[in-house]
Amino acid sequence: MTDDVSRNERIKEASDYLRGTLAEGLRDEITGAIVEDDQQLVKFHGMYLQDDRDLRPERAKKRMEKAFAFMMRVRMPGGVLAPAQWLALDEVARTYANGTMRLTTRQTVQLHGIIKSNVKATMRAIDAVLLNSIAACGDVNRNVMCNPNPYQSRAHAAALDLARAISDHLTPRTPAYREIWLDGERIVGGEEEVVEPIYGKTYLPRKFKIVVAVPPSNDVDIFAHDLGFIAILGEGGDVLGWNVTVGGGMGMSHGEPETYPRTAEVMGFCETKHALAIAEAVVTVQRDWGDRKNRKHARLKYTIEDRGLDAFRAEVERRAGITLSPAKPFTFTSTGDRYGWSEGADGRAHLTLFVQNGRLADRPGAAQLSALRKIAQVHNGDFRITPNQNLIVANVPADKQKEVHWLATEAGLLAPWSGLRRNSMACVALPTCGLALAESERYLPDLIDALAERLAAHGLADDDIVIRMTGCPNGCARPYLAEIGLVGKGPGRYNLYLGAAFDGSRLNKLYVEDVDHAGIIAALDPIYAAYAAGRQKGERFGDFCIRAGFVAATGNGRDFHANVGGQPTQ
Ligand code: SRM
Ligand code: SF4
Repeated sequence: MTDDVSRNERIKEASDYLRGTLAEGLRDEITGAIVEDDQQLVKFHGMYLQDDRDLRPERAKKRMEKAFAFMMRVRMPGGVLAPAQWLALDEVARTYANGTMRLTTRQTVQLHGIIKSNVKATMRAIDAVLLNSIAACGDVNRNVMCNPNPYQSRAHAAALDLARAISDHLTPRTPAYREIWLDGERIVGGEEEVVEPIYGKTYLPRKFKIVVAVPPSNDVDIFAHDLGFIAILGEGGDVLGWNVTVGGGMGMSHGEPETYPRTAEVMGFCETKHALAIAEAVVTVQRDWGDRKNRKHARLKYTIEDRGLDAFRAEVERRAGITLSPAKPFTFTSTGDRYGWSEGADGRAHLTLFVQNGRLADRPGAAQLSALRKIAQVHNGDFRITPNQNLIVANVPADKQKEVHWLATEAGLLAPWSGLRRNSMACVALPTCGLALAESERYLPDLIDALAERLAAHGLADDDIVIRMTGCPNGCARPYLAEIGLVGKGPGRYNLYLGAAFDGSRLNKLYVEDVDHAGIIAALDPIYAAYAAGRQKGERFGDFCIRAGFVAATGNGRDFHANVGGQPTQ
């Protein structure tokens, strides 16, 4: 290893395939934390050490250690959970975590507030129902997403098969997970190629994210991801193969224009039998070409910007031994979920519920966790978490549909009427996220109340408009692909972005910087008025913002930062 690699590279290399001193750190009862290097390694096992930021001032005053606890993220390709698995997570949430379940923007469940002494019990409980959290975080391939929409069932089944196959193929092989958390025996020996044939000792330069999409729905937000597969369907609805996309990503830092969100590009078309080989080749090219010196420049999107798509494609084809065909036409229409009941092919039905910002809890008047527990007890289908932080109760037989509907209604889980709220997402942010600059999950519902009132005044109450908020520029709720994107700048202050495409194919652009609650409403109200008065038939809000000159259209890559401040070039 050369001298100038980043600190994380050294930690990985010295970690003995992700072991570090995690086992010892777990036994140390003097602190609720673990040492710094292990904090990086524990991510590869699906956990983050966090502290409750609401409690920081009080604990500092009392000279107490921060209120440390772990967040655990479960790995579940395609977001599919059997009822027994749901019940196990629900039990863990109430017994070892903070009493809530958090559905994420990548079809997983996060459990917050697990203190160190409860971590192993949590890991055992999820292992008992055949779940794990390996590689849910860290510099590896994360949870693979796919379109959970069951109404196109044959294509969906193929998408889920591919998502699972990719996930299995790219899961780290290190036995460290089993040894540390499940008291597995250490098996002595194992050269690099044997332990991690795909990743090697230092894994990937940075996190890596893969999705599988079935048009016309782009609910997985394929253009936000490092690698994607778009199902190309034949006349009978069978999957002919996949368009392959590469180089999407959201994260950036305020004031650092060399960092930027980027939409993925279509690299070509492959048959299903070649998809795994292509996925592996994309991962290994990024493993070898990605920047290991500067973590802010280490995602695949920068590799592709720097080397060019043609060079990247050629190297992928060389390694996979496959020549990609030219991409085939496809059309996406939206990134949102299809709420309510939909009929499956076999008489069973599926109910898509609205979970505000993915947070499930038992609140006064809305006992959501309890309702879903009851549903899991009577239901023999499955649960599917959507990429929009929502939940599908899937494959419900005819004789259970009334009961499921009633339980969901009682718990306030049916989709709201407001077009803005139905299309909203917020990242977790405070109090658990250590990187949050502003509130998100706890604030967006109130902002939507205020914005929805203004929309109603302009006769736009039930128009579908995509709004997403994050507490910092990392982009966890994919705000740069929202028609209205709000990104935390500091306490109570946000940057407002406009002009993304409703189908998720075009990024938005900065419209106004550093505004508070009143400033957001004041900035949007005249645009709503103009939209109500001047939109063309079927014109989406994001497209209108560009046509009416509020922002310039964003091309890609570095263009994201060009022409800021509502000064479009014509
Ligand atoms: Fe994220 C870091 C939460 C999806 C980009 N993300 C974090 C951490 C772990 C904070 C940290 O590093 O200390 C957050 C934990 C908060 C908490 O208290 O729970 C966090 N990210 C989330 C979740 C839970 C947001 C949500 O509200 O659902 C999502 C979990 C997904 C999952 O189940 O795997 C989540 N994060 C995303 C997405 C969206 C996506 O992947 O589709 C993105 C943008 C796409 C991308 O990766 O480019 C995203 N998260 C980031 C980044 C910026 C990465 C970058 O390239 O710059 C960070 C910070 C980092 O990696 O340095 C980050
Ligand atoms: Fe935390 Fe920022 Fe991600 Fe929100 S976007 S969860 S504040 S890292």
